Amino acid sequence: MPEAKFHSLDSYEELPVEEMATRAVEFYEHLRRRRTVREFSDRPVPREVIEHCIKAAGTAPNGANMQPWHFVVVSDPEVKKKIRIAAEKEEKEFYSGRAPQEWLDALAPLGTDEHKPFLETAPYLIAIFAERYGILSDGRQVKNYYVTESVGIATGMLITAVHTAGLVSLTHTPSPMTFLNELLGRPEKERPFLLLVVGYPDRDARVPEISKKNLDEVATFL
Ligand code: IYR
Repeated sequence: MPEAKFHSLDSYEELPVEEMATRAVEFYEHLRRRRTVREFSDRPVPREVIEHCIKAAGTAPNGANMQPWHFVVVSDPEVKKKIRIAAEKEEKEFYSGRAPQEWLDALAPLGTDEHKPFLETAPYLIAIFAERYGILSDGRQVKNYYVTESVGIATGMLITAVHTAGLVSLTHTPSPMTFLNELLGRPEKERPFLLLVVGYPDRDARVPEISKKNLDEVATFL
């Protein structure tokens, strides 16, 4: 069994309390400008930016440091087209039958439908896979822990990194999205978690008028 090894917490920087408070406000102001966008420009985005956003996501806290995620970055127009065709097929069934009325009612304020042109327009589709278990070099399986929580946290950090880089994203979840394993050549041990569409917003991009809950609705201080 590998033994625990430690070193000092040399990356930690304590801030004066005033600076702490200012930064907390500024970060909130920064994050609240993020909007999920469904209308993308085809303007190219440097690959290094995407690479660093994924490295940022990879710093996420996760179960037993198994880092149970894999990111497939798609920019090839042919692959994007295949993803669009497969996703729209699922979405058509969702919107015209599979989804219960209650779900469709919940989505009405967002104005979504089965048409997903952004899957071809946006420069990058980042398919995020959750690794259900690992495989050792001798073929034995190793258990991963808190996979959904871990990948969810990493995805949140990826979305934050993309926003901080001045780009926009869309969390797209065609359901079911097992077609992504086949199209992107990912093994059975990986489950598609989410498709993050990334790029610049279209010049005329519009977003729905929706609001976030207040602090007293989402938090309780005891
Ligand atoms: N996956 C569908 C439906 C959809 C579901 C939820 I929950 C949303 O917040 C938005 C859309 C789609 O992408 O249109």
